[in-house]
Amino acid sequence: TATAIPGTLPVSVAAPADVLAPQRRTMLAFLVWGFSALMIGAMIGPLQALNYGGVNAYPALTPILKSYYQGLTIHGVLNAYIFTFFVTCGLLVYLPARELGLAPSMALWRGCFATMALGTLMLLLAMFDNSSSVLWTFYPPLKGSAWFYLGMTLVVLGSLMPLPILLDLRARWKARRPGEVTPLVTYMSLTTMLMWALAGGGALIELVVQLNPWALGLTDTVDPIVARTLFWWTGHPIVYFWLMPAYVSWYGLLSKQIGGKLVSDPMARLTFALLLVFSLPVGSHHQFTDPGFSPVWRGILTALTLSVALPSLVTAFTIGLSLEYAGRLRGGRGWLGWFTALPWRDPSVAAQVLAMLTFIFGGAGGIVNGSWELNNIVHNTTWVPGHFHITVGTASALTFMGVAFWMLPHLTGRALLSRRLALAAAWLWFTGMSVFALGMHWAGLFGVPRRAWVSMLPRSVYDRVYGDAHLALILVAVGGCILWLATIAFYTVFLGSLGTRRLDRRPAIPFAQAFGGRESYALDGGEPVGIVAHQEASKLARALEHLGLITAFTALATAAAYVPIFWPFLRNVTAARGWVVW
Ligand code: HAS
Ligand code: HEM
Ligand code: CU
Repeated sequence: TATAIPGTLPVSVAAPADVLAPQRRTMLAFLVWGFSALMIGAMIGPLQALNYGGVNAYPALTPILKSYYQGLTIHGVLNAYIFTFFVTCGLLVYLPARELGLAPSMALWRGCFATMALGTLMLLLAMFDNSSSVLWTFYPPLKGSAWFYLGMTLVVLGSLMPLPILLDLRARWKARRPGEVTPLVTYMSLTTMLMWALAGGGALIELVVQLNPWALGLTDTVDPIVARTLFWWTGHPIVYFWLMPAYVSWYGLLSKQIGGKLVSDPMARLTFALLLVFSLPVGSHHQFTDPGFSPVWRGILTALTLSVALPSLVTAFTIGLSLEYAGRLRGGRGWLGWFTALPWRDPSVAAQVLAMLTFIFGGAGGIVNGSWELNNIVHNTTWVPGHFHITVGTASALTFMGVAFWMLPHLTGRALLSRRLALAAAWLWFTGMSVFALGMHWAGLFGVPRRAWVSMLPRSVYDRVYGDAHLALILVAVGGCILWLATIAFYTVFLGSLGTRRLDRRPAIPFAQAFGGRESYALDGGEPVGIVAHQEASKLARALEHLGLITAFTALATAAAYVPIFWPFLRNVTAARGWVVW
């Protein structure tokens, strides 16, 4: 059969399953590796929450974890790099390939998996043998083993490999459809990868020029401030490398999934283009308290940071309106009736909408962080981990869980183990993180430091120093325990669905707009997940097609932002020897 949708090619529906099988298998491998990393990371997280609540579980764990900081490194690295990178490098190839109806370069995609997987193993080795408790920021002069930095290098290199795959996909598609704008999901994925390619430069230079030679014994010293600055060149935009894939799902899939439509395709494109431009130059807002660069730049950084919030504000309104549209179609009335009318019983939808709700607070906190004066109050306190557990730890992580809920059945052909348990996992995660993050933010305002093994203090000292923050710290611990339950519920569903033999019998529902008619998706509940491939060739969308130009402009803006910051550092070299303090 062939369908002809205005603005898309007539294509045949439903390619034979065996053609797509390798893509599905590879996507599943990315998903399983990523979520396995999160499983280990999320088991450790609550121990850290208990630490702040005054409970020191570490002596009991001694053979496995020798210190709080070893656990914290494993938690941060597995969750923030391995989990997110694998899910993202899977999704951002799989979805565009299906949207365009073209096969991606499987060699490159598998190469991406293999490179990052090898890197993961090296990192695990370095972290579990307690040689590299350098935390997720691996700031020198803390010195880990060479396995750590080499593994990290491979992970970063691997994570860049989807870029050539996407460029090739888009070029092949453009060759067949000259003059048309890139379909939305492909556009969003490619913009994300272009952003990440520019972003990755900082960490790669740090690793290749400074840390690898140093850890291998080829050099004796390292310049910490240069390393920190290179790190944050990557370390700020990385937060959008975590967020943009979640946005791909919110913009590209969710509005269909809830029975409505995305209200504006050009706004989605604009958001991604702005994120590409603004993510890069603001990294040093993580260094407001570092010495050595001019106050004028700190002020400019504040202004630029407020600019990077703009595309997310656009997202709030565009996605909010799309939710409202669907809610009203479903019969919701009044001020908030549309919200309650959303398909809340669908775990995939519930997870993602709950993720959005927490992100409102995550974004607000980010604006506080980005304001130079206010940053002085919250920097290096528990406020900051409070902020990022409702951004990457929920807006991204819970969205990825929501995606897994429809994608697992789609990839394996087998039913989700239990929709009710999946729903419970989403609500528990949302509740746990909300309580946890409230406590962390609040404790931060009392000056409770982040990255501190406070439960090691004698009880009387802990009480004397942190007594004022007592209630806040109890919330942290309680939130952590709820998150343990959430983790158990989620992995019961995740692993159970991989193991089940129950087939997903619901018929695949073909529908015109999903992947331009090529694909049919069935959610566990029989609801289709559609990619909105309608191509409003608006002026804005056409202007935003010039991705090469936008990328070049971003590169220039980044250089302009960093030259004045690096200049004094490069003229006052610091040579530090390595420290092993754990
Ligand atoms: Fe951040 C520190 C500033 C966003 C992650 N951030 C961190 C760290 C991490 C992180 C991991 O300027 C700590 C790193 C470390 O270990 O030291 N952040 C910002 C700003 C934003 C921001 C301005 N951060 C994120 C995102 C992250 C993330 C996203 C991960 C995914 N952050 C900072 C700063 C620091 C920082 C400083 C350094 C702090 C320090 O001193 O160390 C903005 O991008 C936020 C914009 C977001 C919004 C929210 C829009 C809301 C939406 C939801 C809509 C809801 C709907 C539902 C539709 C403006 C899109 C509607 C339904 C209804 C019923 C209403
Ligand atoms: C740090 C708890 C899930 C990423 C922390 C800290 C706590 C915590 C209390 C602060 C430790 C400190 O500053 O001393 C939890 C709990 C989780 C969870 C209870 C739920 C199971 C996640 C997720 C992510 C994540 C899903 C990301 C996807 C991080 C990162 C750090 C961190 C990057 C910073 C590590 C560092 O300072 O080097 N976590 N977390 N966490 N968490 Fe989580
Ligand atoms: Cu940042």
